[in-house]
Amino acid sequence: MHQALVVIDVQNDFCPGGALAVAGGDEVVPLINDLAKDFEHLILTQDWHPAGHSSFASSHKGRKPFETITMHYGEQTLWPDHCIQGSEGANFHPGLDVTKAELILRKGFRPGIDSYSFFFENDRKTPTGLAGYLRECDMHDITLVGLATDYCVAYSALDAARVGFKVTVRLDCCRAIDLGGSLERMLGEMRDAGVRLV
Ligand code: VGL
Ligand code: ZN
Repeated sequence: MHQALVVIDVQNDFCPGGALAVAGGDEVVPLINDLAKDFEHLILTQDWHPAGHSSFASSHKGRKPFETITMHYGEQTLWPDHCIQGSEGANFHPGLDVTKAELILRKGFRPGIDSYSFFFENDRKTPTGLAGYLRECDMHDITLVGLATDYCVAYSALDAARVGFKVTVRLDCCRAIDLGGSLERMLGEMRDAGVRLV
């Protein structure tokens, strides 16, 4: 069994100065570069939305960022426009060492549905294909780092634990959005699901 490091959404828009900046988001960059040296396999995810994506508040008349709406697949938080395909904000942080990455998984590219998790879109049904890749390559032990702890990292960790992966989240290499207590809530859910939090 092989171990993989999965680096989640370390992109300019989630770092200070970005459209959906996570406090201290850039602090994880040198820590992740260092941690990656210990792993044989490095995989990156990239939030990758078309302009006008349905998760953007600007796509819903009269709505503001951080409000919640009901979509056909359930509740959806609305975000500022971020990580638009091909934009500077969607690029990886320039300090992130991506050289060794064997796979970059882009998610959130379907206009009508958001995707926090790297395994399933927000309907919790549409697969991204990453679980199949990891299984086929015998990588059942995965370590997650990146942004944001309480959204893409947590949803990914929960899905991975649910479908039988051994999951570790290195909290020192993650930073949170923390919207209405979301960090405490998601840490509790990850713990209950058997995710190793270190
Ligand atoms: C994320 C909100 C919207 C994340 C992505 O990477 O945690 N959060 N899109
Ligand atoms: Zn997004």
